[in-house]
Amino acid sequence: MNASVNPDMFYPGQDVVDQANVSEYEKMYQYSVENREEFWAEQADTLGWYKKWDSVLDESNAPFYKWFDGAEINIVHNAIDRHLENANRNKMAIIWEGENGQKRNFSYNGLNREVCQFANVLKSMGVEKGDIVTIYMPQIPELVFAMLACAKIGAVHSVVYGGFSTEALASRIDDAHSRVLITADGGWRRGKQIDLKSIANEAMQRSPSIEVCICVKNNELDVEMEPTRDFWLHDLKALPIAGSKCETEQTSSEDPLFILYTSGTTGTPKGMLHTHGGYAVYTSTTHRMAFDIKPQDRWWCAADPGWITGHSYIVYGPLINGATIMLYEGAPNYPYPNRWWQIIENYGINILYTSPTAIRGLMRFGERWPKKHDLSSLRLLGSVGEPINPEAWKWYHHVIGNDKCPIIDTWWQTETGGFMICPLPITPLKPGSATKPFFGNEMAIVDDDGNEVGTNEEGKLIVKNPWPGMARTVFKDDQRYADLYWSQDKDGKWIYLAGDSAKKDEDDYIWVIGRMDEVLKVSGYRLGTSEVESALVSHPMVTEAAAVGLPHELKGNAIHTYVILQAGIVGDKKLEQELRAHVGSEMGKIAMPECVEFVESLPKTRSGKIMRRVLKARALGQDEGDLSTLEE
Ligand code: 6R9
Repeated sequence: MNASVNPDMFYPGQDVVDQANVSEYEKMYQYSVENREEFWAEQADTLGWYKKWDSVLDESNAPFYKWFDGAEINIVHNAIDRHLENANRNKMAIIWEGENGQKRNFSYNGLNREVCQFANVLKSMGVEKGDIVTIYMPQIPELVFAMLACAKIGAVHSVVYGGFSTEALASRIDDAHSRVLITADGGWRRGKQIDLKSIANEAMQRSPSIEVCICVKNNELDVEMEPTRDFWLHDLKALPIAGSKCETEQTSSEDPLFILYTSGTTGTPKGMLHTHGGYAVYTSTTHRMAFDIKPQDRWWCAADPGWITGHSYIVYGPLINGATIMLYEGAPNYPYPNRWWQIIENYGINILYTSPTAIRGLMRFGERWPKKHDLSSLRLLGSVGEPINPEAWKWYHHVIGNDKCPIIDTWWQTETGGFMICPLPITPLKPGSATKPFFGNEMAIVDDDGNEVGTNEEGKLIVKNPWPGMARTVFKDDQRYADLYWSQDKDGKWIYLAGDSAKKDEDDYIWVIGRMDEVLKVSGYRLGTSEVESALVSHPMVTEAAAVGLPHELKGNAIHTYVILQAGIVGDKKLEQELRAHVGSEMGKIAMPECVEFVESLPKTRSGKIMRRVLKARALGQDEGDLSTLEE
């Protein structure tokens, strides 16, 4: 911040700088990378441990790193129990508003009661330490209770985003081999009830491992309950089994906390596994420092708890920091495009963290909607999920932030557990750049041979060190984890390959460009081309399918698909609609392709792999590049 004023930069206001939790970046960054273990041990010391660690970082089995090994902790001890011993006990933990205007609030004390009851219900259903419980719910407080209840008793949660559909849910249940599913009768979206239980019922039929289904009542849908398998949560909570006291299980630092399925280059989604200790340290530290969280703040991460953003920055990081979190179930523009701005005004939200897609979506309704509201409580704004285009950045900064709120653009992944590149509130900003690495992380941009590329040249984004929030493995598939993400450089040092391409500019600011693999970010949601393709192929009239992402003004990327039909079947508009709907009902609405084009053949390599980059180049009218591997 000693540099002279640069006209391309946006400088944070003095009042923000004056009160920032971290007042200096460069020196602390230097310290954190030169003394990585000390730095993380200092952060870990701010948490509650039943027993301290033997080693901060154990690299003996790299790339399977261990953090705070030998320590005993439970993330829920930090997210709830510790707050009950001080003034946070009476503090609001969760403020919830439903689309229809229903309101529910929970203090930390109230949150504890709900989580204890839920945990006792799970125990009575035979859930034990290490068991994987699948959770498929709308954005209601019970989703958070369910996650915390699992963690409290040492069980492992696997949350499946409520917008996913039958096959997505069934395949995740199968992979995790869950015995227990927690769901709800339904959710609300745009005034309509979304029938989750029917989807869950169909998925349970496809996945025989489920023995118990606990269902939360959230709307008025008449749902089918199978007598010996399905139970209403409110019935169970009324029984003596659901006492409001429950001991928090002492877990080891490296015990699994959750798995979260995410899309990769090929094949089925991978269950990324995160653990109690390192994840607790990483999410709370990044949240506290990057978002400058203060005791009086009301924090709103407008993601869904079903994605990593919700896990790390709705639930765990903020609750460990004792923050008050806002949770809203419903569409941002329902019934009118001022819904979010109304929420900020009504509840006096201080920090809003959302995706570029949501910003672009609200931006198109114009300034007049936010301008009607008092948004002066906002101090910081955040962005996540995809690169933010400068136009949306500037609108967000000017119209929502009144030119005074820094935009904390955070680059990270399901695999990283928390922010890897992000500004602090004191960092001068450039619209569209997530700025610099978070403490402890050394990032680089390299070519195919692993050599660093020059200034402003595009290359692969890598991380040169382990960090506490990193996923520990792919559930049941250590090999896949090691192969997909890790390689050794010339000196034998392990490096993490993010799968994104990026550039570094003359000020060492990092600009993330996008995915280099078959992962799509559609409206900030992560999907794999292979999932969309297998949904299409599961339709009886389809022989083969290919999906690609093409730039889209609002969604960032939109899914375009190419389909070869069974012999004798002719594709028409009606079949196109049918196939789109089929993907919607198998995978979920977010995976529904923009269009389905019927083709006679697909460009393939001689080994039979679809060349999606050729399809993409053709669709965009670009050069098709090297076609030497194309099949005759
Ligand atoms: C947190 C999350 C990860 C992928 C990642 C990258 C993209 C996320 C970004 C961003 C540019 C940002 N991404 N944040 N790209 N700027 N601030 O989104 O996790 O769903 O696993 O997706 O999202 O491409 O590789 P996940």
